[in-house]
Amino acid sequence: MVGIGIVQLCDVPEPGTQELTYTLHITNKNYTSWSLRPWVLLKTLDIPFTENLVPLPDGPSFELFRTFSPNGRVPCLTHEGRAVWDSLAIIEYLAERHPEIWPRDVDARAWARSACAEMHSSFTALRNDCPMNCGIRVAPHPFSEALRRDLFRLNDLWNDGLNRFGGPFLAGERFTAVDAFFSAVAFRAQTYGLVFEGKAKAYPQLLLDLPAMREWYEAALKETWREENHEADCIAAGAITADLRARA
Ligand SMILES: N[C@@H](CCC(=O)N[C@@H](CS)C(=O)NCC(=O)O)C(=O)O
Repeated sequence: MVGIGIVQLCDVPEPGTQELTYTLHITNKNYTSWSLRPWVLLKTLDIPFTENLVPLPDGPSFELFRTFSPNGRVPCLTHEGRAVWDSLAIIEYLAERHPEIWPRDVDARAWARSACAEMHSSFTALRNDCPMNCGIRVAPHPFSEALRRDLFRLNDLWNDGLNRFGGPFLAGERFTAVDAFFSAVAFRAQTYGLVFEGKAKAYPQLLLDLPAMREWYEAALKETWREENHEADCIAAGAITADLRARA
C-alpha cells in the first residue's frame, strides 16, 4: 500500500495477476442496500464469487474501504487485478462475461437498463426517509410529499415492467439485473410496511422469498454490529415496533 498525503492508494492486486474468482467487497448486510445488488445477482444466477464483508467501523469508513475500493465505498468487485466500483459498473462488468445478467429480448433489455439507471440516480426520498435496516420494523411517520412521489413512480414503473414483459420478474420470466437493483426496496417494504398496487403488490414478497434474499436476511439478523448513524436514521423515520436482530 502506498501513502500519498492523507489517503492511501488501494491495495488491489497488480494488473495481470490472477484472482480466480470474483471477490465482492461489501459491508454490514443489515444496512447495505448498494452491496445487496451485485451480491443477490451473483447468488441467484449461480456465479461463483468470494465475499469479503468488512463491517462498518466506528466513525468514517473511507480510509478502511479505500484499502480495497478506489472510491472508499462498497460494493467493489476485484477480479484479475482490476477493481470495479459502484454497483452499476459492477453489473455491467459482469454482463460482459455473463449474458444472462440482462434480459435477452432487446425491448426488455432497454427497459431494464433504463429502470436500473433510474433507481441508481433517483428515488432519493425513498433512500433517505426509509433507510435499509433489514432486521427492524418501523411504523413510519406520515410520508413527505417527495416520498409519496417516489412511491407513486415506483408503483408505476414496476407495474409497467410486469405488464409489458409478463412477469413474474420485472423484465420477464427470469431474475435479471433490474430485479437485483430493486431488491433493497423489498427489504424497505418489509421494514416500513410499504404497500404497492396492481401487479406490483406481490413483487416485494416474490423477491423476499428468493433463496439468495433469505440467505442475506438470515445473515443480517445474526449481525450484532450497530452503526450509530444508520440507527439514528431509522429512529428519525418513525417508531420502531420490533427489532429482530441478534444482540452482542
Ligand atoms: N452509488 C454507489 C454507492 C455506494 C455507497 O454509498 N456505499 C455505502 C455503503 S452501502 C458506502 O460505502 N458508504 C461509506 C461512505 O459513504 O463512506 C454504488 O452504487 O455502489
